Amino acid sequence: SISLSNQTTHIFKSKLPDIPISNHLPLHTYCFENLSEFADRPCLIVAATGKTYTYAETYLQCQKIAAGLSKLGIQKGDVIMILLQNSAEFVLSFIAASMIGAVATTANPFYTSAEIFKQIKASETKLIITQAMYVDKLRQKDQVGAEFDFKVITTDEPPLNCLHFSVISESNEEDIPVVEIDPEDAVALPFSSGTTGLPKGVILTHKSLTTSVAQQVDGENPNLHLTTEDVLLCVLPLFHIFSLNSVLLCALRAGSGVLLMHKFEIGTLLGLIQKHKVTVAMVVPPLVLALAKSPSVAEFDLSSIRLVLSGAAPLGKELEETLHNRIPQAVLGQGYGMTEAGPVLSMSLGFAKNPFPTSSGSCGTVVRNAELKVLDPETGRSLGYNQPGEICIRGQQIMKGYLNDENATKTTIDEEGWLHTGDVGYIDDNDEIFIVDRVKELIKFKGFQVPPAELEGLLVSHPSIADAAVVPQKDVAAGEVPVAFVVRSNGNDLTEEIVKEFIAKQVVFYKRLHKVYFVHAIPKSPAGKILRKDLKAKLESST
Ligand code: 4UU
Repeated sequence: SISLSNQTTHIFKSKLPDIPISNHLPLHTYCFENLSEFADRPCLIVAATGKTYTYAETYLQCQKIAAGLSKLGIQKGDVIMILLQNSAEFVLSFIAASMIGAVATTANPFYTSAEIFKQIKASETKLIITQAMYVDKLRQKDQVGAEFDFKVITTDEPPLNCLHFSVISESNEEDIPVVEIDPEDAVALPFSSGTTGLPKGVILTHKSLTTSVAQQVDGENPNLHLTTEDVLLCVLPLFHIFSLNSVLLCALRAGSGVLLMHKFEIGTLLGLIQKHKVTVAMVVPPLVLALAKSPSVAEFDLSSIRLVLSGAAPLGKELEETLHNRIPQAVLGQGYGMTEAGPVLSMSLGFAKNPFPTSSGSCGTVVRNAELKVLDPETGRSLGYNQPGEICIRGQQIMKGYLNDENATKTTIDEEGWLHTGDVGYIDDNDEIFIVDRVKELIKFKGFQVPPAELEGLLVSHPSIADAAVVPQKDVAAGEVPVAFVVRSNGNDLTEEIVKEFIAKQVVFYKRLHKVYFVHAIPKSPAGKILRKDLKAKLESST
Protein backbone atom coordinates (compact mmCIF):
# COMPACT_ATOMS: atom_id res chain seq x y z
CA SER A 1 0.00 0.00 0.00
CA ILE A 2 1.10 3.53 -0.70
CA SER A 3 1.34 6.05 2.08
CA LEU A 4 -0.18 9.38 1.16
CA SER A 5 0.65 11.08 4.41
CA ASN A 6 3.85 12.78 3.33
CA GLN A 7 2.49 14.15 0.08
CA THR A 8 1.83 17.86 -0.12
CA THR A 9 -1.76 18.99 -0.17
CA HIS A 10 -2.42 21.96 -2.45
CA ILE A 11 -4.96 24.07 -0.65
CA PHE A 12 -6.73 26.81 -2.55
CA LYS A 13 -8.06 29.86 -0.73
CA SER A 14 -9.96 33.00 -1.66
CA LYS A 15 -8.07 36.09 -2.78
CA LEU A 16 -10.06 37.87 -0.08
CA PRO A 17 -8.65 37.63 3.43
CA ASP A 18 -10.45 35.57 6.08
CA ILE A 19 -12.74 37.64 8.29
CA PRO A 20 -14.23 37.22 11.76
CA ILE A 21 -17.65 35.59 11.36
CA SER A 22 -20.46 35.90 13.91
CA ASN A 23 -21.42 32.27 13.53
CA HIS A 24 -22.11 31.82 17.22
CA LEU A 25 -25.40 33.67 16.60
CA PRO A 26 -28.67 31.93 15.72
CA LEU A 27 -29.48 32.40 12.05
CA HIS A 28 -32.37 34.85 12.55
CA THR A 29 -30.35 36.98 15.01
CA TYR A 30 -27.46 37.08 12.56
CA CYS A 31 -29.66 37.94 9.56
CA PHE A 32 -31.44 40.76 11.38
CA GLU A 33 -28.37 41.95 13.31
CA ASN A 34 -28.25 45.30 11.48
CA LEU A 35 -32.01 45.74 11.17
CA SER A 36 -32.10 49.07 13.02
CA GLU A 37 -30.07 50.60 10.18
CA PHE A 38 -32.75 49.80 7.60
CA ALA A 39 -35.96 49.11 9.56
CA ASP A 40 -38.10 51.21 7.21
CA ARG A 41 -36.60 49.92 3.97
CA PRO A 42 -38.54 47.42 1.85
CA CYS A 43 -37.67 43.84 2.72
CA LEU A 44 -40.25 41.62 0.99
CA ILE A 45 -42.02 42.74 -2.16
CA VAL A 46 -44.72 40.31 -3.29
CA ALA A 47 -44.75 40.66 -7.06
CA ALA A 48 -48.24 39.25 -7.66
CA THR A 49 -50.00 41.63 -5.27
CA GLY A 50 -47.54 44.50 -4.94
CA LYS A 51 -47.70 44.14 -1.14
CA THR A 52 -44.49 45.26 0.52
CA TYR A 53 -43.19 44.45 4.00
CA THR A 54 -40.57 46.73 5.47
CA TYR A 55 -37.76 45.19 7.49
CA ALA A 56 -39.48 46.16 10.74
CA GLU A 57 -42.76 44.61 9.56
CA THR A 58 -41.02 41.46 8.36
CA TYR A 59 -39.29 41.01 11.69
CA LEU A 60 -42.48 41.56 13.67
CA GLN A 61 -44.40 39.10 11.48
CA CYS A 62 -41.70 36.48 12.00
CA GLN A 63 -41.95 36.92 15.77
CA LYS A 64 -45.73 36.57 15.70
CA ILE A 65 -45.54 33.42 13.62
CA ALA A 66 -42.83 32.04 15.89
CA ALA A 67 -45.16 32.55 18.85
CA GLY A 68 -48.02 31.02 16.86
CA LEU A 69 -46.05 27.91 15.90
CA SER A 70 -45.07 27.49 19.51
CA LYS A 71 -48.72 27.73 20.62
CA LEU A 72 -49.56 24.94 18.19
CA GLY A 73 -47.05 22.78 20.01
CA ILE A 74 -43.96 23.17 17.84
CA GLN A 75 -40.92 22.92 20.07
CA LYS A 76 -37.20 23.26 19.73
CA GLY A 77 -35.85 20.57 17.39
CA ASP A 78 -39.24 19.86 15.78
CA VAL A 79 -39.44 19.85 12.00
CA ILE A 80 -41.99 21.85 10.03
CA MET A 81 -42.39 21.47 6.29
CA ILE A 82 -42.73 24.49 4.03
CA LEU A 83 -44.53 23.32 0.90
CA LEU A 84 -44.97 26.63 -0.86
CA GLN A 85 -44.06 28.56 -3.94
CA ASN A 86 -42.15 31.78 -3.30
CA SER A 87 -44.28 33.97 -1.06
CA ALA A 88 -44.03 36.17 2.00
CA GLU A 89 -45.44 33.28 4.06
CA PHE A 90 -42.53 31.10 2.96
CA VAL A 91 -39.98 33.59 4.21
CA LEU A 92 -41.82 34.43 7.43
CA SER A 93 -42.35 30.77 8.35
CA PHE A 94 -38.72 29.89 7.69
CA ILE A 95 -37.38 32.64 9.93
CA ALA A 96 -40.09 32.01 12.54
CA ALA A 97 -39.03 28.37 12.81
CA SER A 98 -35.45 29.52 13.43
CA MET A 99 -36.66 31.83 16.21
CA ILE A 100 -38.04 28.94 18.26
CA GLY A 101 -35.20 26.56 17.46
CA ALA A 102 -37.36 24.52 15.09
CA VAL A 103 -36.15 23.17 11.76
CA ALA A 104 -37.67 23.91 8.36
CA THR A 105 -37.66 21.23 5.69
CA THR A 106 -38.51 22.70 2.31
CA ALA A 107 -40.18 20.75 -0.47
CA ASN A 108 -41.37 21.39 -4.00
CA PRO A 109 -45.16 21.87 -4.00
CA PHE A 110 -45.24 20.23 -7.45
CA TYR A 111 -43.97 16.97 -5.97
CA THR A 112 -46.34 14.03 -6.18
CA SER A 113 -47.98 12.80 -3.02
CA ALA A 114 -45.52 9.90 -2.81
CA GLU A 115 -42.51 12.22 -3.08
CA ILE A 116 -43.86 14.52 -0.39
CA PHE A 117 -44.65 11.66 1.97
CA LYS A 118 -41.13 10.24 1.68
CA GLN A 119 -39.85 13.57 2.97
CA ILE A 120 -42.53 13.89 5.66
CA LYS A 121 -41.62 10.46 6.94
CA ALA A 122 -37.85 10.86 6.80
CA SER A 123 -37.94 14.27 8.46
CA GLU A 124 -40.72 13.43 10.96
CA THR A 125 -42.55 16.59 10.00
CA LYS A 126 -44.95 17.82 12.68
CA LEU A 127 -46.65 20.63 10.77
CA ILE A 128 -46.97 21.59 7.11
CA ILE A 129 -47.49 25.07 5.73
CA THR A 130 -48.94 24.96 2.23
CA GLN A 131 -51.70 26.18 -0.08
CA ALA A 132 -55.20 24.70 -0.27
CA MET A 133 -54.61 23.33 -3.77
CA TYR A 134 -51.84 21.02 -2.53
CA VAL A 135 -53.76 19.65 0.46
CA ASP A 136 -55.18 16.67 -1.48
CA LYS A 137 -51.64 15.37 -1.84
CA LEU A 138 -51.35 15.32 1.95
CA ARG A 139 -54.50 13.22 2.49
CA GLN A 140 -52.91 9.88 1.58
CA LYS A 141 -51.66 9.20 5.07
CA ASP A 142 -51.69 5.46 4.41
CA GLN A 143 -48.31 6.10 2.82
CA VAL A 144 -46.69 6.69 6.20
CA GLY A 145 -48.81 4.84 8.72
CA ALA A 146 -51.08 6.16 11.43
CA GLU A 147 -48.28 7.05 13.84
CA PHE A 148 -47.44 10.02 11.63
CA ASP A 149 -49.63 12.89 12.53
CA PHE A 150 -49.11 16.42 11.34
CA LYS A 151 -51.07 19.64 11.33
CA VAL A 152 -51.72 21.41 8.05
CA ILE A 153 -51.84 25.18 7.71
CA THR A 154 -52.86 26.87 4.47
CA THR A 155 -51.99 30.39 3.43
CA ASP A 156 -55.37 30.65 1.67
CA GLU A 157 -58.89 29.38 2.51
CA PRO A 158 -58.30 26.19 4.55
CA PRO A 159 -59.95 22.94 3.42
CA LEU A 160 -61.47 20.52 5.95
CA ASN A 161 -59.23 19.79 8.96
CA CYS A 162 -56.69 22.47 8.03
CA LEU A 163 -55.94 25.72 9.83
CA HIS A 164 -55.61 29.15 8.28
CA PHE A 165 -52.23 30.90 8.40
CA SER A 166 -53.77 33.68 10.51
CA VAL A 167 -53.97 31.16 13.35
CA ILE A 168 -50.21 31.52 13.67
CA SER A 169 -49.62 34.98 12.21
CA GLU A 170 -52.02 36.77 14.52
CA SER A 171 -50.35 35.62 17.71
CA ASN A 172 -48.80 37.97 20.22
CA GLU A 173 -45.09 38.36 19.55
CA GLU A 174 -44.47 38.53 23.27
CA ASP A 175 -45.48 34.89 23.58
CA ILE A 176 -42.31 33.61 21.92
CA PRO A 177 -40.82 31.02 24.24
CA VAL A 178 -37.25 31.56 25.42
CA VAL A 179 -35.11 28.92 23.77
CA GLU A 180 -31.40 28.36 23.97
CA ILE A 181 -30.00 27.79 20.49
CA ASP A 182 -26.64 26.13 20.00
CA PRO A 183 -24.76 27.06 16.79
CA GLU A 184 -24.64 23.32 16.03
CA ASP A 185 -28.44 22.96 16.15
CA ALA A 186 -30.18 22.27 12.84
CA VAL A 187 -32.19 25.11 11.30
CA ALA A 188 -32.80 23.89 7.74
CA LEU A 189 -33.32 20.41 6.38
CA PRO A 190 -33.29 20.48 2.59
CA PHE A 191 -33.25 17.11 0.81
CA SER A 192 -30.53 16.13 -1.63
CA SER A 193 -29.31 12.87 -3.11
CA GLY A 194 -25.70 14.02 -2.78
CA THR A 195 -23.17 11.88 -4.61
CA THR A 196 -25.17 8.64 -4.61
CA GLY A 197 -28.50 7.02 -3.78
CA LEU A 198 -31.85 8.43 -2.71
CA PRO A 199 -32.64 11.94 -1.45
CA LYS A 200 -31.54 12.41 2.15
CA GLY A 201 -32.12 15.15 4.71
CA VAL A 202 -29.16 17.54 4.74
CA ILE A 203 -28.62 18.96 8.22
CA LEU A 204 -27.72 22.62 7.90
CA THR A 205 -27.09 24.22 11.27
CA HIS A 206 -27.32 27.82 12.38
CA LYS A 207 -23.54 27.87 12.12
CA SER A 208 -23.52 26.44 8.56
CA LEU A 209 -25.86 29.06 7.20
CA THR A 210 -24.53 32.09 9.08
CA THR A 211 -21.03 31.13 7.94
CA SER A 212 -22.13 30.71 4.33
CA VAL A 213 -23.98 34.02 4.26
CA ALA A 214 -21.04 35.81 5.92
CA GLN A 215 -18.63 34.31 3.37
CA GLN A 216 -20.72 35.97 0.69
CA VAL A 217 -21.87 39.34 2.03
CA ASP A 218 -19.77 40.22 5.11
CA GLY A 219 -16.41 41.96 5.46
CA GLU A 220 -14.99 45.24 4.24
CA ASN A 221 -14.78 43.83 0.76
CA PRO A 222 -17.68 41.38 0.52
CA ASN A 223 -17.43 38.71 -2.18
CA LEU A 224 -21.06 39.45 -3.10
CA HIS A 225 -21.58 43.13 -2.53
CA LEU A 226 -25.24 43.89 -1.69
CA THR A 227 -26.60 47.12 -0.25
CA THR A 228 -29.86 48.49 1.14
CA GLU A 229 -30.44 50.09 -2.27
CA ASP A 230 -30.50 46.74 -4.05
CA VAL A 231 -33.61 44.88 -5.17
CA LEU A 232 -32.98 41.17 -5.67
CA LEU A 233 -34.97 39.06 -8.08
CA CYS A 234 -36.33 36.05 -6.21
CA VAL A 235 -37.79 33.87 -8.96
CA LEU A 236 -35.75 30.74 -8.30
CA PRO A 237 -37.69 28.56 -5.88
CA LEU A 238 -36.93 29.18 -2.22
CA PHE A 239 -37.32 25.48 -1.49
CA HIS A 240 -33.95 25.05 -3.23
CA ILE A 241 -30.87 26.08 -1.29
CA PHE A 242 -29.54 28.46 -3.98
CA SER A 243 -32.45 30.86 -3.65
CA LEU A 244 -32.90 30.32 0.08
CA ASN A 245 -29.28 31.11 0.88
CA SER A 246 -27.87 33.38 -1.81
CA VAL A 247 -31.03 35.37 -2.47
CA LEU A 248 -33.08 35.45 0.71
CA LEU A 249 -30.62 35.10 3.58
CA CYS A 250 -27.94 37.23 1.92
CA ALA A 251 -30.50 39.95 1.18
CA LEU A 252 -31.77 39.96 4.77
CA ARG A 253 -28.27 40.30 6.16
CA ALA A 254 -27.46 43.16 3.78
CA GLY A 255 -30.80 44.96 4.05
CA SER A 256 -31.68 44.56 0.36
CA GLY A 257 -35.22 44.21 -0.99
CA VAL A 258 -36.44 40.79 -2.16
CA LEU A 259 -38.86 40.69 -5.09
CA LEU A 260 -40.81 37.46 -4.62
CA MET A 261 -42.15 35.84 -7.80
CA HIS A 262 -44.18 32.69 -7.33
CA LYS A 263 -43.53 31.38 -10.83
CA PHE A 264 -41.41 32.00 -13.87
CA GLU A 265 -42.90 33.52 -17.00
CA ILE A 266 -40.53 35.57 -19.15
CA GLY A 267 -42.92 38.43 -20.04
CA THR A 268 -44.04 38.93 -16.45
CA LEU A 269 -40.46 38.69 -15.25
CA LEU A 270 -39.21 41.36 -17.64
CA GLY A 271 -42.08 43.67 -16.71
CA LEU A 272 -41.30 43.24 -13.02
CA ILE A 273 -37.59 43.92 -13.49
CA GLN A 274 -38.51 47.17 -15.18
CA LYS A 275 -41.24 48.12 -12.71
CA HIS A 276 -39.29 47.37 -9.51
CA LYS A 277 -35.90 48.38 -10.93
CA VAL A 278 -34.32 45.06 -10.03
CA THR A 279 -30.57 45.47 -9.56
CA VAL A 280 -29.45 41.90 -8.81
CA ALA A 281 -30.70 38.75 -10.52
CA MET A 282 -29.92 35.25 -9.29
CA VAL A 283 -30.62 32.86 -12.16
CA VAL A 284 -30.06 29.36 -13.54
CA PRO A 285 -28.75 28.69 -17.07
CA PRO A 286 -32.22 28.12 -18.65
CA LEU A 287 -33.19 31.58 -17.37
CA VAL A 288 -30.02 33.05 -18.84
CA LEU A 289 -31.07 31.41 -22.11
CA ALA A 290 -34.51 33.05 -21.89
CA LEU A 291 -33.00 36.46 -21.10
CA ALA A 292 -30.41 36.13 -23.84
CA LYS A 293 -32.70 34.83 -26.57
CA SER A 294 -36.25 36.02 -25.90
CA PRO A 295 -37.28 38.67 -28.48
CA SER A 296 -39.42 40.47 -25.88
CA VAL A 297 -36.28 41.50 -23.97
CA ALA A 298 -35.88 44.43 -26.37
CA GLU A 299 -39.25 45.86 -25.28
CA PHE A 300 -38.23 46.34 -21.66
CA ASP A 301 -35.85 48.59 -19.81
CA LEU A 302 -33.39 46.34 -18.02
CA SER A 303 -30.85 49.04 -17.32
CA SER A 304 -31.33 48.76 -13.55
CA ILE A 305 -29.64 45.35 -13.48
CA ARG A 306 -26.07 45.62 -12.26
CA LEU A 307 -25.34 41.99 -11.36
CA VAL A 308 -26.42 38.58 -12.69
CA LEU A 309 -25.42 35.50 -10.70
CA SER A 310 -25.97 32.13 -12.38
CA GLY A 311 -25.65 28.84 -10.55
CA ALA A 312 -26.92 25.28 -9.99
CA ALA A 313 -25.83 24.00 -13.41
CA PRO A 314 -23.08 24.68 -15.95
CA LEU A 315 -23.33 27.95 -17.88
CA GLY A 316 -21.72 27.92 -21.30
CA LYS A 317 -19.29 30.64 -22.22
CA GLU A 318 -21.19 31.55 -25.43
CA LEU A 319 -24.47 31.94 -23.55
CA GLU A 320 -22.79 34.14 -20.95
CA GLU A 321 -21.43 36.32 -23.73
CA THR A 322 -24.79 36.55 -25.53
CA LEU A 323 -26.41 37.76 -22.32
CA HIS A 324 -23.59 40.22 -21.83
CA ASN A 325 -24.44 41.81 -25.18
CA ARG A 326 -28.06 42.20 -24.07
CA ILE A 327 -27.32 43.80 -20.69
CA PRO A 328 -23.84 45.25 -21.16
CA GLN A 329 -23.91 47.30 -17.94
CA ALA A 330 -24.26 44.24 -15.70
CA VAL A 331 -21.51 42.14 -14.17
CA LEU A 332 -22.16 38.51 -15.07
CA GLY A 333 -20.72 35.59 -13.19
CA GLN A 334 -21.40 32.33 -11.49
CA GLY A 335 -21.75 30.83 -8.07
CA TYR A 336 -21.08 27.15 -7.51
CA GLY A 337 -23.03 25.49 -4.77
CA MET A 338 -24.09 22.12 -3.43
CA THR A 339 -26.77 21.66 -0.77
CA GLU A 340 -24.37 19.65 1.43
CA ALA A 341 -21.66 22.33 1.15
CA GLY A 342 -23.80 24.80 3.02
CA PRO A 343 -24.22 25.56 0.02
CA VAL A 344 -21.74 27.97 -1.59
CA LEU A 345 -18.27 26.73 -2.55
CA SER A 346 -17.27 29.49 -4.88
CA MET A 347 -18.46 32.76 -6.27
CA SER A 348 -17.29 35.22 -8.90
CA LEU A 349 -14.96 37.86 -7.48
CA GLY A 350 -16.43 40.15 -10.11
CA PHE A 351 -19.29 40.63 -7.62
CA ALA A 352 -17.00 41.93 -4.87
CA LYS A 353 -17.18 45.51 -3.63
CA ASN A 354 -13.70 45.96 -5.02
CA PRO A 355 -13.94 43.44 -7.83
CA PHE A 356 -11.22 41.33 -9.38
CA PRO A 357 -10.93 40.56 -13.08
CA THR A 358 -12.64 37.28 -13.99
CA SER A 359 -12.96 34.99 -17.01
CA SER A 360 -16.26 33.99 -18.55
CA GLY A 361 -17.14 30.33 -18.02
CA SER A 362 -15.63 30.21 -14.56
CA CYS A 363 -17.62 29.32 -11.42
CA GLY A 364 -15.80 31.93 -9.39
CA THR A 365 -13.18 31.58 -6.68
CA VAL A 366 -13.52 29.58 -3.45
CA VAL A 367 -15.29 31.63 -0.77
CA ARG A 368 -13.27 33.15 2.08
CA ASN A 369 -12.85 31.34 5.42
CA ALA A 370 -12.78 28.03 3.56
CA GLU A 371 -10.29 25.65 1.99
CA LEU A 372 -10.63 23.89 -1.33
CA LYS A 373 -8.62 21.07 -2.81
CA VAL A 374 -8.71 19.04 -6.02
CA LEU A 375 -8.15 15.29 -5.86
CA ASP A 376 -6.96 12.97 -8.60
CA PRO A 377 -9.88 10.51 -8.90
CA GLU A 378 -7.50 7.61 -9.60
CA THR A 379 -4.83 8.11 -6.95
CA GLY A 380 -6.55 10.36 -4.42
CA ARG A 381 -3.58 12.73 -4.61
CA SER A 382 -4.06 16.44 -4.23
CA LEU A 383 -3.54 18.33 -7.50
CA GLY A 384 -2.18 21.79 -8.22
CA TYR A 385 -3.25 24.47 -10.68
CA ASN A 386 -4.84 23.55 -14.03
CA GLN A 387 -5.25 19.84 -13.28
CA PRO A 388 -8.83 18.54 -13.21
CA GLY A 389 -9.94 16.37 -10.31
CA GLU A 390 -12.65 15.99 -7.70
CA ILE A 391 -13.39 19.22 -5.86
CA CYS A 392 -13.38 19.02 -2.06
CA ILE A 393 -14.24 21.78 0.39
CA ARG A 394 -13.64 22.33 4.10
CA GLY A 395 -15.01 25.01 6.41
CA GLN A 396 -17.62 25.77 9.05
CA GLN A 397 -20.33 26.27 6.44
CA ILE A 398 -20.63 22.62 5.35
CA MET A 399 -23.50 20.40 6.52
CA LYS A 400 -23.37 18.64 9.86
CA GLY A 401 -24.29 15.45 8.06
CA TYR A 402 -27.17 13.56 6.51
CA LEU A 403 -30.18 12.93 8.71
CA ASN A 404 -30.10 9.40 10.16
CA ASP A 405 -27.52 8.23 7.63
CA GLU A 406 -24.11 7.84 9.15
CA ASN A 407 -22.76 5.84 6.22
CA ALA A 408 -23.67 8.41 3.61
CA THR A 409 -22.26 11.13 5.86
CA LYS A 410 -18.96 9.25 6.24
CA THR A 411 -18.53 8.71 2.52
CA THR A 412 -19.22 12.40 1.83
CA ILE A 413 -17.26 14.09 4.65
CA ASP A 414 -13.93 12.42 5.42
CA GLU A 415 -12.16 12.23 8.77
CA GLU A 416 -10.28 15.45 8.11
CA GLY A 417 -13.50 17.35 7.51
CA TRP A 418 -13.26 17.52 3.70
CA LEU A 419 -16.57 17.34 1.86
CA HIS A 420 -16.22 15.44 -1.44
CA THR A 421 -18.48 17.00 -4.04
CA GLY A 422 -18.46 14.47 -6.86
CA ASP A 423 -17.78 17.38 -9.22
CA VAL A 424 -14.70 17.44 -11.42
CA GLY A 425 -12.98 20.73 -12.03
CA TYR A 426 -9.70 22.60 -12.05
CA ILE A 427 -8.38 25.89 -10.70
CA ASP A 428 -6.75 28.20 -13.24
CA ASP A 429 -3.79 30.54 -12.69
CA ASN A 430 -6.20 33.29 -11.67
CA ASP A 431 -7.63 31.07 -8.85
CA GLU A 432 -10.90 30.57 -10.69
CA ILE A 433 -12.75 27.25 -10.69
CA PHE A 434 -13.86 25.58 -13.90
CA ILE A 435 -16.19 22.60 -13.56
CA VAL A 436 -15.71 20.12 -16.37
CA ASP A 437 -17.56 16.96 -15.33
CA ARG A 438 -19.51 15.18 -12.62
CA VAL A 439 -18.44 11.81 -11.23
CA LYS A 440 -21.52 11.42 -9.04
CA GLU A 441 -24.81 9.90 -10.18
CA LEU A 442 -26.83 13.10 -9.95
CA ILE A 443 -28.66 14.39 -13.03
CA LYS A 444 -29.57 18.08 -13.20
CA PHE A 445 -32.61 19.15 -15.23
CA LYS A 446 -32.57 22.96 -15.41
CA GLY A 447 -30.72 22.94 -12.09
CA PHE A 448 -33.28 20.63 -10.42
CA GLN A 449 -31.96 17.43 -8.88
CA VAL A 450 -32.96 14.15 -10.52
CA PRO A 451 -31.58 11.24 -8.48
CA PRO A 452 -31.09 8.22 -10.78
CA ALA A 453 -31.39 5.77 -7.87
CA GLU A 454 -34.94 6.98 -7.23
CA LEU A 455 -36.02 6.36 -10.82
CA GLU A 456 -34.19 3.01 -10.93
CA GLY A 457 -36.06 1.94 -7.79
CA LEU A 458 -39.38 2.81 -9.39
CA LEU A 459 -38.45 1.10 -12.67
CA VAL A 460 -37.53 -2.24 -11.12
CA SER A 461 -40.78 -2.19 -9.13
CA HIS A 462 -42.58 -2.72 -12.48
CA PRO A 463 -43.44 -6.41 -12.95
CA SER A 464 -42.12 -6.46 -16.53
CA ILE A 465 -38.77 -4.84 -15.73
CA ALA A 466 -35.87 -7.04 -14.63
CA ASP A 467 -33.22 -4.36 -14.30
CA ALA A 468 -32.72 -0.67 -15.09
CA ALA A 469 -30.24 2.18 -15.06
CA VAL A 470 -30.86 5.91 -15.44
CA VAL A 471 -28.24 8.33 -16.75
CA PRO A 472 -28.14 11.92 -17.99
CA GLN A 473 -28.34 12.81 -21.67
CA LYS A 474 -27.17 16.25 -22.79
CA ASP A 475 -29.99 18.59 -23.77
CA VAL A 476 -29.84 22.14 -25.11
CA ALA A 477 -32.83 23.51 -23.20
CA ALA A 478 -32.53 21.61 -19.90
CA GLY A 479 -28.79 20.97 -19.69
CA GLU A 480 -29.44 17.32 -18.96
CA VAL A 481 -32.46 15.02 -19.14
CA PRO A 482 -32.87 11.57 -17.53
CA VAL A 483 -32.93 8.58 -19.91
CA ALA A 484 -33.31 4.93 -18.95
CA PHE A 485 -31.76 1.66 -20.00
CA VAL A 486 -34.26 -1.09 -19.28
CA VAL A 487 -34.04 -4.89 -19.29
CA ARG A 488 -37.42 -6.51 -19.91
CA SER A 489 -38.27 -9.48 -17.72
CA ASN A 490 -40.64 -11.24 -20.14
CA GLY A 491 -41.56 -10.91 -23.80
CA ASN A 492 -41.50 -7.70 -25.76
CA ASP A 493 -44.83 -6.20 -24.72
CA LEU A 494 -43.31 -3.50 -22.60
CA THR A 495 -43.01 -0.38 -24.76
CA GLU A 496 -41.15 2.88 -24.27
CA GLU A 497 -44.49 4.67 -23.84
CA ILE A 498 -45.62 2.33 -21.06
CA VAL A 499 -42.36 2.81 -19.19
CA LYS A 500 -42.42 6.61 -19.54
CA GLU A 501 -46.04 6.74 -18.43
CA PHE A 502 -45.37 4.46 -15.46
CA ILE A 503 -42.68 6.86 -14.20
CA ALA A 504 -44.49 10.10 -15.11
CA LYS A 505 -47.41 9.19 -12.84
CA GLN A 506 -45.14 8.89 -9.83
CA VAL A 507 -42.74 11.81 -10.06
CA VAL A 508 -42.55 15.59 -10.42
CA PHE A 509 -42.33 16.79 -14.06
CA TYR A 510 -38.56 17.24 -14.22
CA LYS A 511 -37.84 13.64 -13.23
CA ARG A 512 -39.75 12.23 -16.22
CA LEU A 513 -37.84 9.96 -18.58
CA HIS A 514 -37.10 11.43 -21.98
CA LYS A 515 -36.07 8.20 -23.64
CA VAL A 516 -36.07 4.50 -22.86
CA TYR A 517 -33.53 2.14 -24.42
CA PHE A 518 -34.25 -1.58 -24.14
CA VAL A 519 -31.12 -3.65 -23.57
CA HIS A 520 -30.28 -7.24 -22.66
CA ALA A 521 -28.22 -6.39 -19.59
CA ILE A 522 -27.06 -3.41 -17.55
CA PRO A 523 -23.26 -3.18 -17.46
CA LYS A 524 -22.06 -3.61 -13.87
CA SER A 525 -18.79 -3.77 -11.99
CA PRO A 526 -17.83 -7.02 -10.23
CA ALA A 527 -19.20 -5.41 -7.05
CA GLY A 528 -22.56 -4.89 -8.77
CA LYS A 529 -22.34 -1.14 -9.31
CA ILE A 530 -23.89 0.20 -12.49
CA LEU A 531 -21.16 1.28 -14.92
CA ARG A 532 -22.73 4.65 -15.65
CA LYS A 533 -19.72 5.84 -17.62
CA ASP A 534 -20.21 3.01 -20.13
CA LEU A 535 -23.87 3.88 -20.55
CA LYS A 536 -23.10 7.57 -21.02
CA ALA A 537 -20.46 6.66 -23.61
CA LYS A 538 -23.06 4.52 -25.38
CA LEU A 539 -25.40 7.52 -25.56
CA GLU A 540 -22.72 9.77 -26.93
CA SER A 541 -21.67 7.34 -29.64
CA SER A 542 -25.30 6.91 -30.75
CA THR A 543 -26.01 10.63 -31.21
C1 4UU B 1 -21.81 23.77 -12.74
O1 4UU B 1 -27.28 23.52 -7.16
C2 4UU B 1 -27.06 23.64 -5.98
C3 4UU B 1 -26.65 24.91 -5.39
C4 4UU B 1 -26.29 25.94 -6.19
C5 4UU B 1 -25.89 27.25 -5.75
C6 4UU B 1 -26.08 27.71 -4.49
C7 4UU B 1 -25.72 28.98 -4.09
C8 4UU B 1 -25.29 28.06 -6.63
C9 4UU B 1 -24.82 29.38 -6.33
C10 4UU B 1 -25.09 29.85 -5.00
O2 4UU B 1 -24.76 31.00 -4.69
O3 4UU B 1 -27.18 22.60 -5.10
P1 4UU B 1 -27.63 21.13 -5.47
O4 4UU B 1 -27.34 20.34 -4.25
O5 4UU B 1 -29.02 21.11 -5.97
O6 4UU B 1 -26.71 20.64 -6.65
C11 4UU B 1 -25.32 20.60 -6.50
C12 4UU B 1 -24.66 20.31 -7.81
C13 4UU B 1 -23.16 20.52 -7.75
O7 4UU B 1 -22.51 19.45 -7.09
C14 4UU B 1 -22.82 20.63 -9.22
O8 4UU B 1 -22.79 19.36 -9.84
O9 4UU B 1 -25.07 21.21 -8.85
C15 4UU B 1 -24.00 21.42 -9.76
N1 4UU B 1 -23.69 22.85 -9.82
C16 4UU B 1 -23.00 23.43 -10.82
N2 4UU B 1 -22.45 22.92 -11.93
C17 4UU B 1 -24.01 23.81 -8.92
N3 4UU B 1 -23.57 25.01 -9.32
C18 4UU B 1 -22.92 24.82 -10.51
C19 4UU B 1 -22.25 25.67 -11.44
N4 4UU B 1 -21.71 25.09 -12.54
N5 4UU B 1 -22.16 26.98 -11.26
